[in-house]
Amino acid sequence: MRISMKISSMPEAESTRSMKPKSLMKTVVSFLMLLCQSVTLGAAVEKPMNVLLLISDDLNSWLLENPERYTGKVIAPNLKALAASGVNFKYAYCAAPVCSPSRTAFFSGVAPWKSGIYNNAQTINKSEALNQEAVLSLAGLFKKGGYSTFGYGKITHGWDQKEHWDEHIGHKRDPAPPGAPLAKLAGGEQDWGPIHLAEENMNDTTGADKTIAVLKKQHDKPFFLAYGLFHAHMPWYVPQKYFDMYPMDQIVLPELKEGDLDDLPPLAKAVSDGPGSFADKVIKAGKHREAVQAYLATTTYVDTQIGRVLDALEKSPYKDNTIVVFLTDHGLHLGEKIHWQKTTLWEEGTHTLLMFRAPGGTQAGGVSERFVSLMDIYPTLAELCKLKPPAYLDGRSLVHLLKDPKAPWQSTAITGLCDKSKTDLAYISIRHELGRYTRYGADQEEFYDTTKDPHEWTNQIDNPTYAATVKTLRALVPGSAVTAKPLPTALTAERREKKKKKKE
Ligand SMILES: [Ca+2]
Repeated sequence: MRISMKISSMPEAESTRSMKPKSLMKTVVSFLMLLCQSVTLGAAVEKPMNVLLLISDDLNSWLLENPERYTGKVIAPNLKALAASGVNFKYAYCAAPVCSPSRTAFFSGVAPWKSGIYNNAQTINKSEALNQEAVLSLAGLFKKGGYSTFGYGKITHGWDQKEHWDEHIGHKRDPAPPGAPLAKLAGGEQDWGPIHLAEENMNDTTGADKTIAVLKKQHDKPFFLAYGLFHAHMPWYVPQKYFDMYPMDQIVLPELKEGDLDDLPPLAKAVSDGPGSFADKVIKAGKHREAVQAYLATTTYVDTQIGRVLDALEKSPYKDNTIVVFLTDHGLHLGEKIHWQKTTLWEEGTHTLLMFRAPGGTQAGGVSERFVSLMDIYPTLAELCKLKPPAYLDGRSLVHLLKDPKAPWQSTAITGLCDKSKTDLAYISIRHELGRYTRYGADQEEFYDTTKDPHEWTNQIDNPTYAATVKTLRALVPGSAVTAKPLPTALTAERREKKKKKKE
């Protein structure tokens, strides 16, 4: 098929009969060269595929350069080159907008509304759907399929199957610089500033080193190699040189709307950190620009480490038979809706980066505007590597979108969240080409026409113009009979109290 397409697209082919012997010979030689290339390509595809899975924490989708949502400069040449070398999913969403449930979901293949794990610090070991006997982790799929499995850094959070890693070294946070908090706003992780460590001694750098070492080795089996960075999680402590790349007078702030929370139902309003929170403090203290600079600096540090790993792959014997996937576990707010970090069902909290490069399975420059989920990673990798996925998986294989990013697709992505201190019912958000519909608990709702309101500023739930759309999207919420209730929190009573106070 490939050969005939190439030949028919050659201008000479149409007039072969009237050709002079010299040009006929040229055509025959071209044909033979194409044939050889095709056979070589075919042979490369026949080799078992390795997988390089790259994960960044808390990296929002600014670097997709969507002028409707963020117009600032983001220095990320390596991630942008990776996106351009395969298929970039412009509308990819997490299954839950916070580390543990998001990673648990895409790594187990079990959606939050089946497992009951919608937030951090829930009792994961009480989830029947995540029963270790019944579920196979993504690493386990590859281990059982005859792969070597390696994982470095922050890959899972709270749920894993450790026996499925041949080597697994988790992440450590870098120590805080002397004199922290440097931003002088809050203690703990809500801080930023130049780190005192040399870049080569930072934990995410050494994680990249370990990943690179695997790529430099000879392997007698195909490998599943995962590298996860703790950055761009707070605190944003990175070397000064990254801060210097973003002169303060060139920092573009995200757009905020005064009174944005006024049109929200009470449970949605409570999802926002709200007035008096850290987000509010950053803005009122006149430190918003400084915070965004630190976030951008951290983004570029992440990009640099990913670039080192990708360079090592490029120089390795595995460059033509390794699938590369890059994802972020969820999005991140930087003041929008008076909120900082994650754990919301708005675009800032749920929109992620997702890109695939699969030799023989993707073409460079692919951009898909279909709405997809991080849940789709598991079945996609299984199909690309010809491994039989477990029957319970909640995602959908993206393989046909990798081949043709504009192919038909039911564009729906579902994200779940819970707040056990408010209600025992889940919050479910439907992201769709028609907009975003969210239901909090039993009956509190939001609808945004994202085609006209990309910042989700105006809740249109009561606008009759959208009644039919809302009805359509409401029907996409998993029914209450199949929606698992959030499992109890694993926080101690003391920590719960502290968290409640902080929120108040
Ligand atoms: Ca609003």
